[in-house]
Amino acid sequence: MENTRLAIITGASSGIGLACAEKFAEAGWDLLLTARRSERLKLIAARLQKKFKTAVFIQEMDVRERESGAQLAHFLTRNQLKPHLLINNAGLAVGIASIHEGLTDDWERMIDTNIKGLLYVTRALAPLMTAQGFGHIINIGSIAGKETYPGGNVYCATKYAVDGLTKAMRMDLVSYGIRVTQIAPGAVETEFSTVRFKGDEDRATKVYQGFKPLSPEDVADAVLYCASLPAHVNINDLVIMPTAQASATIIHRKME
Ligand code: NDP
Ligand code: 8X3
Repeated sequence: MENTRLAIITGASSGIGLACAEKFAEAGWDLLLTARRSERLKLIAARLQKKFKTAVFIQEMDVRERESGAQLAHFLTRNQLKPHLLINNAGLAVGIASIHEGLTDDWERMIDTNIKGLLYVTRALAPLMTAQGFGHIINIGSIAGKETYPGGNVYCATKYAVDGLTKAMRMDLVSYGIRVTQIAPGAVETEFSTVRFKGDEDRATKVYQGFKPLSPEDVADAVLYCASLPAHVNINDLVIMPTAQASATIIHRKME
């Protein structure tokens, strides 16, 4: 039996991924939510199922593991679920050191999560989409994949990779009727800066002071919009910024 529209969201335990889960559940989509923090996923799934009467599956997963994508594909096949939409959202920045002072461990975490993780999941799920003849992949890029900024070096490089991969995926998948979209946000208030500054909440809070950043729900609205368009319409690339942010480096702050 064909499931209703199913969205698979990586990094659904927090921030943009969690907001997407909420918006898509509200819009009647079934969900497969993934992240490493499975206790959070269990609570989120229980809440959304109760609130919106939609099916919410979860899979604990670290996208850095090469088998992570195959694990998801097996889950779908075993449960006869068709992937209508993959939201490649799991990602992070770690550190903001200059290139000559950066930690290679931080660089590897970003490269392994933001580039290799996205590739592992896509490599496993895209064949299910090509076989069924429909599907949509939405990659969460960043303004950091359009412009660099001091200390952004490797994080920016990973998001430039997402930008390039999104274009390349669209070319490879166009003949199968599969849509590929990038959504590239500016500053969004999530756990992103807490992770970047390795738990330093004071420093993280300062990132969003003096202006109104995007909320994760603002970005989720854009994701849902792209996913809800008629099948012949594709948003290739959507840059979404707080009104107070003009570029990666220019934010108009009103300090008291
Ligand atoms: P959060 O830190 O709030 O959420 C990140 C999510 O990614 C979490 O659910 C986390 O889950 C998951 N994640 C991180 N590492 C892994 C991993 N190895 N395996 C599986 N899941 C992982 O940040 P955001 O919501 O802000 O970030 C979401 C995406 O948006 C990222 O790709 C980020 O680069 C991008 N982005 C963010 C912006 C911002 O200003 N916040 C702006 C532009 C883009 P868990 O820890 O449970 O595994
Ligand atoms: C997150 C936005 O500008 O902090 O991708 O890199 S930024």
